[in-house]
Amino acid sequence: MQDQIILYNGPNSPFGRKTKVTSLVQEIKLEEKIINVYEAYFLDKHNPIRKIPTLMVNELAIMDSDNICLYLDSISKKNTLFPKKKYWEIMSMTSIANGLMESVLERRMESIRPDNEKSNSFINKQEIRITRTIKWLENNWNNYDENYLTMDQIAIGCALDYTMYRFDDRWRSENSKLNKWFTIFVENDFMKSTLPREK
Ligand SMILES: N[C@@H](CCC(=O)N[C@@H](CS)C(=O)NCC(=O)O)C(=O)O
Repeated sequence: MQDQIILYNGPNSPFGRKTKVTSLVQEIKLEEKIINVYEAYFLDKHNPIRKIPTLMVNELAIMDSDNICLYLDSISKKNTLFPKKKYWEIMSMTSIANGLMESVLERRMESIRPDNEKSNSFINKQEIRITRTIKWLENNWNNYDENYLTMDQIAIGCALDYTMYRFDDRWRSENSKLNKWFTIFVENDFMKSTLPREK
């Protein structure tokens, strides 16, 4: 019997987008359910951290976007997104992209708090980290293969798009190499069909 795979996702989670893109690229059929994670009490039974994305494979819950992407890749017949030869470079770059997503998300969450609760120094710290990380990618991310799709490219593409969605697009004029790569990368169908959207 075929496994039933359900992806619990949000409308604009960059972590969720990574997993959705991976399922499209690796041609894994799954049912995507867009939920409001803050009200998804049913998820606590499977994932006490209650975060999206969470993947259910029959009764098995797989959490954290990296684990989900590794799982989807492992059951695919397509070329792996994690080739052995560059495995650790790809994993580290993916973690840097995850860190960028996290900073943009945390900055956003802090900035929508009431004025008397929000910390400008926290927001500032995230903005410095966002700018530093993108500049670092501009200067150091250079051993990817434009003709072979790997996980780091998907993660970096989703992180940069999320930066534009929740922060700003100044990085594009300040990081020309990265911007050139990004402009081409977002033309892929798997990026165009997974744009973040409002709830
Ligand atoms: N490390 C996790 C991070 C996932 C994450 O932060 N998800 C956010 C949405 S973008 C979430 O579910 N937040 C709910 C909450 O913080 O209560 C992953 O890679 O999947």
